[in-house]
Amino acid sequence: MKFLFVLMEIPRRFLMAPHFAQGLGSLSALLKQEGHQTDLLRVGDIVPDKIARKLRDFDPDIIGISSSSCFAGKLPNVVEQLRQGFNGPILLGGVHATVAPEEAIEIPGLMGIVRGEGEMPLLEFIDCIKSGADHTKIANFWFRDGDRILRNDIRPRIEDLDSLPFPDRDIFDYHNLLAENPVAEFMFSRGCPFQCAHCINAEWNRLYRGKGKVVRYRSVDNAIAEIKQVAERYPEMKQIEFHDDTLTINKDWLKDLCTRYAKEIGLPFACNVRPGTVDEETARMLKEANCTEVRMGIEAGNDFIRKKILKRNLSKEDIIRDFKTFKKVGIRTWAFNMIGMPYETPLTIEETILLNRLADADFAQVSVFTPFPGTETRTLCEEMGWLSDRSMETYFQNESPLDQPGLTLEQVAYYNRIFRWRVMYPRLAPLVGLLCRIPIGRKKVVYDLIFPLIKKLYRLIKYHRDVGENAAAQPHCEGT
Ligand code: B12
Ligand code: SF4
Repeated sequence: MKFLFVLMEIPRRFLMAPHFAQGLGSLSALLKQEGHQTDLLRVGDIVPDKIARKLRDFDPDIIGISSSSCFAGKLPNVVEQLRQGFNGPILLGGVHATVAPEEAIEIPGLMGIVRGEGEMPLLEFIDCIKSGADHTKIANFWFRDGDRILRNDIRPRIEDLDSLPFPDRDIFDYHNLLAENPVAEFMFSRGCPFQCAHCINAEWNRLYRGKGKVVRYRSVDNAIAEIKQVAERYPEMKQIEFHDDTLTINKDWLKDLCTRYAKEIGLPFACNVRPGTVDEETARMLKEANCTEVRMGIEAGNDFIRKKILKRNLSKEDIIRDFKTFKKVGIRTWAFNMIGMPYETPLTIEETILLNRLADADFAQVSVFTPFPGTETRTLCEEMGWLSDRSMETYFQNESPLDQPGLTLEQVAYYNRIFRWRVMYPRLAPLVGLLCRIPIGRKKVVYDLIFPLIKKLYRLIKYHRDVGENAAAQPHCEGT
């Protein structure tokens, strides 16, 4: 059967380079292994001609859309465009279908949605369609039947990740993708045991309660074999990023991976680390394996917001200590931060800036807080009446989706622009701050022209100085 994956993503102008999606890669590899044909359509901006052309050229039997909640607003339009040239089943899977199924199932034109891990449900569905068997009882699926919604149960988590084939990178046009940005992305584990209130993992874990181990790792043999295969097939790969939520939680596994990686791979790599899950020995292990950068969530400098609102049980001292540990062993640190969180005020943002300075992060990334469906912070914002109807497409946009009493939209936009300067170049910050405040007409010239220019220049210098010519990836707060 011919299966077309449609990947919803943020428009290219927000990203420095295109990315590879592990989830779709995994699904596509499995379908190919079972003899099906797959293709991919990436949808950032909706271009009807592009959609129509793909439908004509590939002529799929089934379409499967993958979307996180950021693109929920665009989904009805995309399904409508697909329906213009396609009569077969259109499914929706991924984060949005998993954490906001009641909303997702209402999208006109969908045949059904798939919650949670999609590999086995999708295979079963294709088999049913092929053989004409009843597909309505497949676990993980929800279907609409007139006024009724069929909400099927969820099957246990996939325990043995080694049983899955390596993700298919070919449908991502991987040679070209790496030519643009030679950083290959990998994930060797699934799941996170923490319950941070702003992250989808807590909801994911609620859904799967009693359905198997939360965190699962592929064997180190399997992980190394995948990296070697990618290196062989795509010699453009010069650097690696591990996107795992919890790479450093299982120390024995990590030790084994680092030892083998150092001997058999050796390429520089970056990874996410959850503060509180590392010690100096782990940091040294990573360093010896050629880890050049770790990305850790500081998120909030204010104790009440960090501990009570985000439910991140970490003290300022824990955070500072872990950042210093990596500095000590010679690994660069990248801090994820949010502004505009519930109960945020300019003062609490100042606390976040201060904590970043105390942690001495080499790079401080900031994004505007976005309360995604299924998270506790979303419920809080709804209860407080703070949720606006402004877009939540990417948290790199300048606008907060919240209207809360202690913080204006202008303050969020201002701090979003000044944050990095305040942390990393405090001497330049007053000047940048002043420039940011000059209003010219409706738009602000500095915001729209000068600031992006400074930013581009800064990125260029920073990347070439610190990371080398190979780095152009743009990570984001993946939760860590
Ligand atoms: C790696 C990662 C990235 C990478 C790669 C993105 C990509 N396209 O995969 C980068 C850095 C580029 C990235 C960017 C962003 N990300 Co991100 N990212 C992740 C992360 C950490 C892992 C995703 C992953 O690969 N998981 C592993 C695979 C195996 O799981 P999966 O993708 O869920 O796929 C499985 C199922 O969902 C299902 N499935 C998925 N699609 C489909 C389709 C069909 C048809 C079916 C049947 C099943 C199915 O089957 C798959 C296999 O089991 C997640 C957090 C997480 N732990 O999931 C956040 C996460 C998905 N990202 C998030 C966000 C917000 C973003 C950004 C919008 C941030 C921004 N810049 O503003 C961008 C948007 C990216 C885009 N699509 O344009 C949020 C989404 C929240 C939400 N509720 O919407 C998450 C959940 C993190 C969080 N804060 O909680 N991200
Ligand atoms: S924010 Fe990080 S540590 Fe917290 S649940 Fe999400 S992935 Fe896990």
